[in-house]
Amino acid sequence: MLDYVDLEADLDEEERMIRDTARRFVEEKVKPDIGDHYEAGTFPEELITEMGELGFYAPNLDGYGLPGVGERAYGLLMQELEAGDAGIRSMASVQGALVMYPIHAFGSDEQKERWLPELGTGDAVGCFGLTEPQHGSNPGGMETRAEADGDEYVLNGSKTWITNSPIADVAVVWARETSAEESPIRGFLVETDRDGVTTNKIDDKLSMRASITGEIGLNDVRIPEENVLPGVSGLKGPLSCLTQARFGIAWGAVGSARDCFETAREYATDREQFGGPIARFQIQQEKLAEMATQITTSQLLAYRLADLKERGDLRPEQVSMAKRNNVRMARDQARIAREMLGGNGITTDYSPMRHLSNLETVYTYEGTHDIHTLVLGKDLTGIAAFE
Ligand code: TGC
Ligand code: FAD
Repeated sequence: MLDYVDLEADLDEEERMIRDTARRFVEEKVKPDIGDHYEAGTFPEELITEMGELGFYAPNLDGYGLPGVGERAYGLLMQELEAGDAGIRSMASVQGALVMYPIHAFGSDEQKERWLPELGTGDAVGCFGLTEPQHGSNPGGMETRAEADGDEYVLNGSKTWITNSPIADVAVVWARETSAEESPIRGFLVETDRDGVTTNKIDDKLSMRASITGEIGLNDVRIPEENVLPGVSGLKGPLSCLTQARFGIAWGAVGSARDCFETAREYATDREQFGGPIARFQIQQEKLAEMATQITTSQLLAYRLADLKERGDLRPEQVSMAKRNNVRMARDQARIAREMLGGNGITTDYSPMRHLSNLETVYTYEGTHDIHTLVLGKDLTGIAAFE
């Protein structure tokens, strides 16, 4: 497995254990069937509780049965899961970074006790509702609203492109509290079996096919005021969840790129043309050399990010740089790996085309490549181009 600058040597026992557990899980439980799931447009739902039993949901948080492992161990987990499929990593990212994290960081004790243990084991599934049909890159324009009515809130609006909404038990819905002064954005825990909630599935995806995506419709949905996340108000609530998830994506992208590299390297040494393996041609060697170099440098960025996060010094802009760079890298390398496999490269028998197609989504969600460019532009110049 590609580890060109021997990062393995610096891993501690816990990090190796988590990495190896996830790698074994992917080899035994994901890789055998993921091509079929991809073709069918289904998620292997039987893995949801198994992933919980293995501790794949928010293991970097502590309390409520969560182990509080280090950030590098968490990153390695995301890397291994995405080496299987970005849809599997998305399951863990959404459940952990986008649902458990806000409850852990901003929730009441009752909310934590109600949800964190069940979400941690995968006995409950959560989703994160930020994007709306008319407000994707600019969530600050959201129209979904929550109106106080006695000791309840009434929610109206619609969210779209929501990973796992059709199978979720609870949605973290971000909405404007229109009954409060200045209508701040607040987080609401909405059980999906409440009257007025619909979660239609989006069926026509050509990317991220082994992942369930849907809408959330909210039509006069009444929730008790105890379901409001008390600890945060404003856009920084959802954006700080995104920082957690983007950190995992920066690591995950390295995993999908590495799987593409390993597939291409093996294929190039096995496949014979003109009387010998194609790996003997300099053009193919140049491709492998470039892939290995790009994967290694992206991996180093991910490792550095984990160290900064561990000591509490990580800035969201640094996460933007890594998400932007590593996902673009993975997308470019997946295309080259696909090319090295010739015609076989466009089938589900091999992973690169599936990874490439998934990476179109990863390039777009959690802040598009363009948006992260502008985040960096603002950080570097002090001028916000999106205002
Ligand atoms: P701006 O004025 O810059 O910021 C508002 C407040 O938020 C704070 N902040 C952050 N905090 C934590 N982490 C971040 N990354 C943060 N970025 C900003 C900021 O300090 C400020 O705080 P305060 O206290 O001053 O109020 O906000 P803006 O409206 O100008 O927007 C900036 C912009 C464009 C970068 C932001 O809107 C953005 O990131 N847009 C992209 C939207 C996005 O990423 N959506 C993702 C939806 S979820 C998803 O895709 C899940 S996929 C899941 C899967 O399957 O894996
Ligand atoms: P738009 O914002 O309309 O952007 C369209 C194009 O315009 C992009 O190329 C963009 O980069 C560009 N653009 C926009 N603004 C600017 C600008 N200021 N300057 C330059 N270019 C700009 N969301 C959730 O809330 N929860 C989820 O669980 C979730 N899961 C998802 C799963 C999948 C499979 C997909 C595809 C998306 C998911 N999303 C989710 C939504 C995702 O975050 C959005 O698609 C993303 O934020 C982009 O929004 P948009 O699609 O509306 O594109």
